Amino acid sequence: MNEDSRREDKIPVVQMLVVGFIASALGIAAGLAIEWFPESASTQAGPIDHLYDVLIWASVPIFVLVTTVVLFSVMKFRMRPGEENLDGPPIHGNTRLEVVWTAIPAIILVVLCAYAWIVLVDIEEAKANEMRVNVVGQQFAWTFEYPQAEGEPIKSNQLYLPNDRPVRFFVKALDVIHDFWVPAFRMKVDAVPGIETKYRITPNRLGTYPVVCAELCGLGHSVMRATARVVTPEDFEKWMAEQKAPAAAGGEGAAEEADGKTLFTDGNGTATACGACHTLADAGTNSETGPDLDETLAGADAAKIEEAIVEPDKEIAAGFQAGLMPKNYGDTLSDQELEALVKYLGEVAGK
Ligand code: HEC
Ligand SMILES: [Cu+2]
Repeated sequence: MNEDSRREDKIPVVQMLVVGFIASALGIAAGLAIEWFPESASTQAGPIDHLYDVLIWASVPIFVLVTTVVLFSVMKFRMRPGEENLDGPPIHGNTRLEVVWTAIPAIILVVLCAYAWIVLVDIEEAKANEMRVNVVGQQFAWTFEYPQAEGEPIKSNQLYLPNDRPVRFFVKALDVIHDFWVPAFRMKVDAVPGIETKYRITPNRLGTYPVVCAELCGLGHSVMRATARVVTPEDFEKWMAEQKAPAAAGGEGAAEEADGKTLFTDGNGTATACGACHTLADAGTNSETGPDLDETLAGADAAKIEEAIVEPDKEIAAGFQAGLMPKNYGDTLSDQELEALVKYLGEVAGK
């Protein structure tokens, strides 16, 4: 009569504990050994990475527990031949078990949330001597503005920051939602049209790090990149001075005569590099986001090239979409730069 006896077998608690313990240890070891994040370059990164490690400690054993019980149940209580019409034993619930499995996760959650909240308060704390940088996202480029005591802010499409100086970003979007993210700093925030979002970081490692847009914002999303350069305070002052006086007599860099090829491959600090989207043999670029200029510019005259740069939406190249090429080259390129670029393109591609 007792077909059910097998179902009342002892649950192999010891076996399950051993398996669970080994699996948890392996999972935690792997979780901590893998380098999940890029090199860190801000004081915020330490507490954030540590929080992540703690979450691994907490979540791997829970994952193992759930998986072990599920696998055990599937094996132990599976239907065997001849049991097709058998009902399971009538179970009425188990109040003590239910209290335990509600209370323990609740406690774990509250503790982890409290810890995460402490980390958040810590990394968002206002600092003395904060520098303000305005970050403006638009399809498909970032502009960084450094407000000056007097006059216009300094604008750049590369993010320069002095090492060890706290900075607060004020983030805006001109068209659609973007997301300002420097993985090495660990912080990120949406750039939303109509509102200003903010965050703080303190860079603490000299170096060059990618700035990316982390919100799918249109066809050029993948080229919406810039570079964050953490430099010494002296180099930062030097850079600032160069930006303030681009035409400084006889100096290097910005003061040099505009060079079309360099503008094409590197941009000019404000204008996005053309090579990020266009193939041009002479410049050694090979992106396919925009038309291959070696092909499409063949035979084009200077007026035509200039128009394509300044008013990209006036005539859309066949097979490509409007709205992808930045519309602000008329502003971000000086007259000489535009002239140099048009001349360069005419020489290398326009024949
Ligand atoms: C974010 C990507 C992107 C960047 C950066 C970009 N372009 Fe474009 N460009 C495009 C796309 C897409 C088109 C095709 C749609 C159109 O005609 O507007 C295009 C079209 C053109 C055309 C017209 C080609 C034709 O077939 O008629 C020229 C010329 C051109 N770009 C030159 C430049 C130059 C010079 C720069 C740098 C100052 C530049 N582009 C920067 C994406 C880009
Ligand atoms: Cu974007």
